[in-house]
Amino acid sequence: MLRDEAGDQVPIWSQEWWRKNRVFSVSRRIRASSSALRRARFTAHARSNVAVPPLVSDPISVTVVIPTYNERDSLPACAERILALGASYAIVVVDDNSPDGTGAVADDLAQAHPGRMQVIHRPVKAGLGPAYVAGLQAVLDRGAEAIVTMDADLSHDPAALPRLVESLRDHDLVVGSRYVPGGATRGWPLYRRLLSRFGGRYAAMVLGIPIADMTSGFKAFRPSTLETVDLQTMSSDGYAFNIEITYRSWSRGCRVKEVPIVFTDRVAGRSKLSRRIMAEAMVVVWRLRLGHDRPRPSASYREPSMTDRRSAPRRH
Ligand SMILES: Nc1nc2c(ncn2[C@@H]2O[C@H](COP(=O)(O)OP(=O)(O)OP(=O)(O)O)[C@@H](O)[C@H]2O)c(=O)[nH]1
Ligand SMILES: [Mg+2]
Repeated sequence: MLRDEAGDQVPIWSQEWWRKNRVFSVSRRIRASSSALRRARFTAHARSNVAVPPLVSDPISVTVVIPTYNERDSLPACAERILALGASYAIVVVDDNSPDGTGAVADDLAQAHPGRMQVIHRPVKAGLGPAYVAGLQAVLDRGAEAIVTMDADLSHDPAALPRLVESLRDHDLVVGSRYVPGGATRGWPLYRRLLSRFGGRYAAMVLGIPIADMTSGFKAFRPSTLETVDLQTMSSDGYAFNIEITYRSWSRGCRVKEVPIVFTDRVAGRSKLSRRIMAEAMVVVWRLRLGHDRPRPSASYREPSMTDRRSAPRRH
């Protein structure tokens, strides 16, 4: 039961109750978002409300943030391949006291590559989202022109890094995408492919955002993008973190581009994907959509003027 302005009770079977509980508006929004999504797929991904200068330095200095939990078998190959891309590449590993000793392996690598690798040790496994925040914040404090997130398990090919970073010259966020032409997923069983594909579509449809790979963890950011999204107020974990950071960037007017990548199933170690992480992602998209986590304008964000209508950030 609800009470209307006059204080009378409004029963659940009346239209009034449904309208007050926003059921109609939510269903209208879903329909509107899916058609907006279809339309947007045929137009450009990029939106531009944030005035950012072009990246001009050559090469661009890149720091790759790698969260690790029990990745001792794949981290060395992953790190060596990144550092072999050139002196402009550095790495920050965020390890949550992995029982398999990944933290010590990372320390050895950092010693072998002085000045190019930093290891952040956290005392307990506290989740992928907070690990990303710790690593990204450390890079922001230290300074880099491009900041990339990627997995340690070699599912994300280090050879794709230069392509992602180059696209940052005229974008604010570049998403390594499995679901744009040229992208692919190799070695995943059918259920993982379906989960990833439909999970991403579900998130994009509910949020009304024209991005095909919402759960990708292979992304390149400008520092200004991370400031715009307000890292310290990010609240989600795992897949949901990737959805939230992409949505925040897009809804705050950053120019987002998807670049095709080929994702290969891990050959060593075990996946940390759990039912809890999947359930969280389902809930987080609605929290974002219904505006409980509405982005607050930050320093590098400017309110769109009346003439900016086409690229105006979504208002909930
Ligand atoms: N520091 C830290 N890293 C984590 C945590 N959970 C996962 N990771 C790391 O985050 C990256 C992504 O996790 P994965 O288990 O590979 O997740 P996924 O890519 O969705 O699953 P797979 O495709 O099966 O590998 C990997 O490098 C993990 O080691 C965590 O709680 N803390
Ligand atoms: Mg992985």
